[in-house]
Amino acid sequence: MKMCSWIAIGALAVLGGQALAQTPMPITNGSFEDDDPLFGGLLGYNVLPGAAVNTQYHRTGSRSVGLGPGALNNFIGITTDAVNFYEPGFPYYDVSIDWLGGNVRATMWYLIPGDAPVAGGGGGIKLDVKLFNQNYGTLDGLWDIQGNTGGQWVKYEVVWNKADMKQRVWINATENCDGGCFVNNGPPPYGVPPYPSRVKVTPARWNGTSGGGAGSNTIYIDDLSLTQDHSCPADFNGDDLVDDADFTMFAPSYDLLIDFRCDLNGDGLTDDADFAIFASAYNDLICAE
Ligand SMILES: [Ca+2]
Ligand SMILES: [Ca+2]
Repeated sequence: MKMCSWIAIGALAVLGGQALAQTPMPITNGSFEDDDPLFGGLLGYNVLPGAAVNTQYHRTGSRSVGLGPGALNNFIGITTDAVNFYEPGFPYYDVSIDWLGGNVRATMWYLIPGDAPVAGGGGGIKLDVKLFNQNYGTLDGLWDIQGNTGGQWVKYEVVWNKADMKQRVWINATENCDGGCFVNNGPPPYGVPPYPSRVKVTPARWNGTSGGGAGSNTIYIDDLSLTQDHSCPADFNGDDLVDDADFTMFAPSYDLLIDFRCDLNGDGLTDDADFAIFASAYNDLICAE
């Protein structure tokens, strides 16, 4: 059931400069202006120890969040977790941002005063994809915000490519699975499918080795936002086209069969049914809505 010749006669086309359509995703209170009227604290976030609202610096509005220094191996940040109303003690852990299946782009602005440079505890943004409260994959931060910005606000963006997201979930489902792999194995939240459907965004400082060790001074952040690129299922590599590059990703998944990375009909397998969907999208080349 291999198909190897049809691709050679497929249309080869190059479209240059096509802008990727982007969909804004809801970040509650992205400029950190509001407190939670019911539970106190920063609306829309779980503020970890060492992070706090700051009124001295602000790119927009009148507040930012300061990520303070941390001891060795401390993690200091804010997460887009919401309060769970149904659990005793109202813990933070319900991620409320949908992942629509495309590349994810998280953007924030940061400021470090010239006379208070940061050494160690590098800043960045960590992203996770989740289903319910189960974490399925993580893009760790680069933790490369160091030094100082001379008191200026500087833009910082992290992009998580959809293929890399699926690969991370695949590895977690098939390799890093102490206690049992969860691919095609069991009901939610441990079975795949269903797939992770939420994104968690964590601007933070990591005071471990990759962040330069224990940190100093404060990184101020403001105006956190999230967008995702056009979600086109048969565009596996996230460049907004369905072309030969995507076929080279489809073929090994098809060979493997029990592989959800190129599953297009949601049954957890990559088989003839998915090939039919892929072939149609390939003929169209440009992703439909
Ligand atoms: Ca593509
Ligand atoms: Ca399938």
